[in-house]
Amino acid sequence: MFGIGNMYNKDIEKIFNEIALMLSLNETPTSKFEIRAYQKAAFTIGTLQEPIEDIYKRGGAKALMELPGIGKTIAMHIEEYIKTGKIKKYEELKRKYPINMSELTSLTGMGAKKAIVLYKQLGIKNIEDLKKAIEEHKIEKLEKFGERSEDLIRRGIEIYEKSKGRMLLGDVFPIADNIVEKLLSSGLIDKIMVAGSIRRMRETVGDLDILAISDKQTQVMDFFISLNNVDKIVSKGPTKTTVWLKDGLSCDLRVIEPKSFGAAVQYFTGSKEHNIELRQIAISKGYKLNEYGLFDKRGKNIGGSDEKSIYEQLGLQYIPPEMREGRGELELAKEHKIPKIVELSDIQGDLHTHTKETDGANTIEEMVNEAKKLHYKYVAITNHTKSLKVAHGMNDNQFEEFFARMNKIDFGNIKVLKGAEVDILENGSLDLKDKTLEEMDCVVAAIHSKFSMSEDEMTVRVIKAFETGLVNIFAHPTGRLIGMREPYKINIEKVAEAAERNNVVLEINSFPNRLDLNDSNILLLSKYNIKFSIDTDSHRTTHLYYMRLGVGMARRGWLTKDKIINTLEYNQLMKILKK
Ligand code: DGT
Ligand code: CA
Ligand code: CA
Repeated sequence: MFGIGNMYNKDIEKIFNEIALMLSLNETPTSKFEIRAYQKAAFTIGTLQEPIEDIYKRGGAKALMELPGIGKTIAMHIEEYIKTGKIKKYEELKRKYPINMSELTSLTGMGAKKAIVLYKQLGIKNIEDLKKAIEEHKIEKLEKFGERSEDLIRRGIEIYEKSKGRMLLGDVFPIADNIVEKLLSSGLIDKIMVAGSIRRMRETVGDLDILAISDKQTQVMDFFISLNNVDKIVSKGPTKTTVWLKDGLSCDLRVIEPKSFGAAVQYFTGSKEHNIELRQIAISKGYKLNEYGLFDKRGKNIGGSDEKSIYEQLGLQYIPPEMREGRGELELAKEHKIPKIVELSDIQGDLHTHTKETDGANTIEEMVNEAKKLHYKYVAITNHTKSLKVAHGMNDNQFEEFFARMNKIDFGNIKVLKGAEVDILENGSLDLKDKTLEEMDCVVAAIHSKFSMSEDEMTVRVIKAFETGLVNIFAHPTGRLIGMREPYKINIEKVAEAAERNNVVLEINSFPNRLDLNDSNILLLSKYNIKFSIDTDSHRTTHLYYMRLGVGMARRGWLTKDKIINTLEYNQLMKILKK
């Protein structure tokens, strides 16, 4: 029965527009009217001044039908959405036409009509498909399209991708920290919190969502827009102000009343999918949940100042933000079975780092000292091997010499593990002699070449490396670079099976553009009896601080401490690393 502010209006407007677009894929004389009807309804709802569920609450479907352009069928759709969060007709159409109309038509030079022709003639379903077709010059050959049209679409894609421009979590963290610090320094703020995808530790971030409590709203907003990394003011009001930052992303600041702060934190942390499910749970209890609070049947506020209490009042266990993606976490919370997921403070060391000897920027002494500052019990130095020429990889002799030098250094109160990040060669063999690898404490193995093998070849290659019995950790298992390189083709489940058989640990690489394994792979592999290692792949001392990104990814993959080897004490760890 109850929605969240005007979010309902936005959601329904979008759905009706998409229904109209999908109906136009199979236009008949009668569907023309239907299409118009959905477009009109979308327009009405999009320009509505009040939340549509309020109108519905006041007078049911009848009241909806009094709005311009809203007839019986559409009123029923709205009722269905308010009650269930879904519209059957829309779900059916999406199944029938697996085409991302709203994505395609958001391109300059691409209307619905063109999108339909491209879908029918070339099977183009989304921007990815479209990009491929352009590369193969398939579009200029189509009737009514031609070379100019293809150029226009190509430029449209470029713009789309720029404006789509999500930033890496690792790049956004310091920006957010900086804004929070400055806002706090104003002395105008009682409480502040970063919500949104950052709080959920998503690998990329669209925009910043900051929430604050203050009794000096106007002064806070004035202070906010005067920050020196503000490029443009997008909109300014006493409770919400949006600015475009010089860093290339936008930032919302909301000033919230104390009694609603917890509800706002919950709502703006998201994810949207999680919120929709949570709202359904509230509805099923006869409650109303929105960004202002939780309200019982009589409209009495029964929660809102504190985020945890909202979950409690709904009979749910508290859910860590990283798990709030609508992936079954609410089911677990109902049964009070939310796992105790790993925390940054559980981490005892880092098992993948580089030094000046290869492509690192710092000496081994500097790296180890920084690890000590983090109170680590151990750190593994894992330099590249000879085949990786761009990184000045070392050969067997150079490793021997390096280890001999390590033996002479007094590192003090930390264990420094001798290791390598050894290349897995094309045929699955390792880039150093067995003897050299056998002497190491920690062998990290990785793919750095021949990325374009077939899935079978790549999978066999990696498994062969595991079967040498010399690999401890498989680094960045899919090889993807966010925004730059797709993962190589590999059957990650077969790799996990082989890891299980051969006691190989899979890495969660914390480097900002790697974050590999990612959350969905971790969740996928959690059914195997394997362990993970959260490492930074540091190439300089400051990179050691990326650990929190990898831990975030592990938390998004619901991992508990016992699954992660670098939460172990040194002696326990060495038992696992034994070959
Ligand atoms: P981003 O900014 O794309 O990285 O991802 P988020 O999750 O930070 O998304 P954003 O900034 O659009 O909105 C922040 C949160 O507000 C989001 O996670 C959930 C909530 N929210 C935003 N839009 C909607 C909506 O249309 N419906 C619902 N139910 N919740 C929404
Ligand atoms: Ca956001
Ligand atoms: Ca936002």
